[in-house]
Amino acid sequence: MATRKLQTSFRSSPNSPALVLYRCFSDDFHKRREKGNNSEVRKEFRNVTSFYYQSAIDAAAMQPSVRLTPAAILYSGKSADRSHILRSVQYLHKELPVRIAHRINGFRNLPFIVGCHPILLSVHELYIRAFHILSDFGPIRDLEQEAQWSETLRNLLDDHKDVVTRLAEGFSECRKYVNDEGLIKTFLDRTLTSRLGIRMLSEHHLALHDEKPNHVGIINIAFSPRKVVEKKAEFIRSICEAKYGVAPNVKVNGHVNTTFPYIQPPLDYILGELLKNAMRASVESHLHGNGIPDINVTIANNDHHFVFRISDRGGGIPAKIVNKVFDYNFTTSGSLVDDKVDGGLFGQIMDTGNTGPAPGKMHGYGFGLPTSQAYAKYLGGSLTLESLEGIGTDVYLRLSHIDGRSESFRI
Ligand code: ADP
Ligand code: K
Ligand code: MG
Repeated sequence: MATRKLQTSFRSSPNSPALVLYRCFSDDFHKRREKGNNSEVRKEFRNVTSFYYQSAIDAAAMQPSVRLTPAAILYSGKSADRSHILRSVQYLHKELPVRIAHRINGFRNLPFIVGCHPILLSVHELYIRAFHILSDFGPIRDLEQEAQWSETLRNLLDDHKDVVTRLAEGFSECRKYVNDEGLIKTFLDRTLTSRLGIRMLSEHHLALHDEKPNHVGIINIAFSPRKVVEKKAEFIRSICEAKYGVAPNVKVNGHVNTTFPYIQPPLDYILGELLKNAMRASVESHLHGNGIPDINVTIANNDHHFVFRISDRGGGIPAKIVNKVFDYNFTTSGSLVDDKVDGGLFGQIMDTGNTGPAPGKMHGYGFGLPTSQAYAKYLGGSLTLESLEGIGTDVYLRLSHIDGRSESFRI
């Protein structure tokens, strides 16, 4: 009876981990177990114990992660016999289960009430599944085995593509039970940046098979900050126009002709989020005036760092909330479900599901700024903002070069 009640409340996912967990502790489960030990009961029991008895995960979680500098990836070289692809897969084959095991530990250490949320449990389960799929794969000795492993990896990347949206959704529902913002921030910073690292390394490996001009894997040798801003601005303008009927112009100035090697996908994500925020503020603060002020993006580059300054005249951020905008789930957007879809949480290659502009994607779960800041720090940089209430906001995105001109971050 109680099972049925719970089942109704999770109608969309009758096999959600929370429900399975619940069933395994129910009287009915034990009665069925005593009676027949049928395969359904065995499967449910296996599901629930998957959260507990995991000696392989425990062992992997004890191992340190081996992080690479982008320069090491960039200069690891290409060989005609494709041995660079084998070296790359052998590293990932060992490394990915360790990183995933660390993340599983993160889920285990969440406060009980948070960790039990059905959506968060389902993500936890996804990580456990990925761990087993990857670590059950035997040693990779030749390119044929490499191709099979890469296919497995590609499928996993696809299965995990909505993880950020699901985390955002899960936390928005259960964070009210947690007073310690720091605890949630630490968990999400680690989970999201680890995911960024895993996806960059994975996409890089998969891209090593392709011959794309100016590219080594996912590294664009002739990366142009101006081009990425212009491309992103055009895309976000189309979303903005679909939602509001108008969109501000984006002007780019500063070191517009500079190019250097860089990993573009995380920047696609960060710049997309910053431009969405700037456009939303610009439009919403000028709905009844004539003309929406331009957004100005300034690019500056030296031997060690490069900076994007995104300046809008969108009215700034009220003093009473300026300290909150970098908190996960803090948003001034409405509660319409439509508005909560944070599109392309991982830019283009990272989230293949996001193919085109759609209305209602200008703001979401309040993940844009904190996720972008966590990514920027992970990439050896920073994300800060200066706001003048009533006037506008300047956002500074500072990043480190990857070609070894100064001490580097590690992926
Ligand atoms: P979301 O866009 O989903 O609300 P973000 O983390 O991107 O989440 O931003 C959090 C909040 O910070 C926004 O809801 C908005 O109130 C404020 N904000 C961010 N950028 C700007 C900006 N350029 N101008 C004014 N307010 C901003
Ligand atoms: K936020
Ligand atoms: Mg936003």
